[in-house]
Amino acid sequence: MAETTATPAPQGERKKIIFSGIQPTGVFTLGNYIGAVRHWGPLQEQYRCIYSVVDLHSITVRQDPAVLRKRTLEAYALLMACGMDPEKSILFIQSHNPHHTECSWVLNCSTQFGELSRMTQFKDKAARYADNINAGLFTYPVLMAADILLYQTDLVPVGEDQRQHVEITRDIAGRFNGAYGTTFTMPEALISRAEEGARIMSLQDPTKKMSKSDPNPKGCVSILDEPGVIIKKFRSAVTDSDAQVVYAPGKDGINNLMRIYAAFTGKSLEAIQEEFAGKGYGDFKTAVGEAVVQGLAPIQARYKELMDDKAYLETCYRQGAQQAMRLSGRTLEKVYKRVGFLHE
Ligand code: AQP
Repeated sequence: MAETTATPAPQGERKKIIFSGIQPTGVFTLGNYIGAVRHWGPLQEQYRCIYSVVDLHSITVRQDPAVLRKRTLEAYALLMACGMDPEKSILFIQSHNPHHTECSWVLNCSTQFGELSRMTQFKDKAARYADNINAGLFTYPVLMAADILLYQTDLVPVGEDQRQHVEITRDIAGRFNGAYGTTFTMPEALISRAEEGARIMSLQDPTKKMSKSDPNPKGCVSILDEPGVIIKKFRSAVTDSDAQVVYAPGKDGINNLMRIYAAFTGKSLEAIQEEFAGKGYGDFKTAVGEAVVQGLAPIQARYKELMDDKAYLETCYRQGAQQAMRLSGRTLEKVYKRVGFLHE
């Protein structure tokens, strides 16, 4: 991750705090993985990391309750399978910590209608779910601000699509701090460069971001897809007719595949260009599919083990909620005092 340099704290200083979350709206896609989750594990070595399955956010789009319950546990197990370690980090399920909704209410009163109506994700989702433009969809960024600010977060590792949400969090924190005195740490987004996969696109429409809820399953590779399915999806990925594996403007499909290949092999875009010079798109697409299959194999194996031990998962998420509440409780108490609520 490059844009905001993630410098570890010198010895003796408090470790910087990282917060990020993921919605249990389906199995993580390669977009979620490359743009966000794959960076979260290594950060645990240097920072105090707090990661959450943000189920409260997910109901801004209607969910089947039984499916949501199942997906929430799966998302929790997937985080662990992707390297999040409950011994090193706080891993919890958002609705298990009521401080998020409580803080969100207070922050709602420091957020302007106008700024929420300018949020791209709200406009996109309101267009996509026109029959359910609920108030939660509109105030989603305020809940996200509460998620981040409750932990006095320094850095928020996210994909490019979430940049605007971190910006509004900073605006809300600044306004609150200005009105009531410094209460919240000002967080910064930690977003990788475009070439590193900050925004992975659909394999069927490379001008659209890859999304868990994409109705076309061919456009989206889930990290639990079977090897044969992954290879097939890459073979049928939409590309241009130029037939040269070169990273260049206007070659959205190939650029996207090159970013995916780079993420899984650690090769630079130049090295990939050389490797496939004179070869056709067919060879390249197969190579990308194979690299992805190989990279995901250990995650898929670990996920199966974890899902076979539900009691362990339960112990972890219960402990995570307790740890999260201890930290967020301190901030919430301060917030309540600052705004003038009479102490119980
Ligand atoms: N296509 C993407 N490329 C790079 N990063 C991405 N992220 C999501 N899609 C891409 C990053 O994944 C993290 C978790 O995202 P989320 O589940 O909280 O919400 P989202 O961004 O709305 O993801 P989806 O997959 O598109 O979910 P649905 O379909 O439910 O809306 C975030 O850091 C995000 O930036």
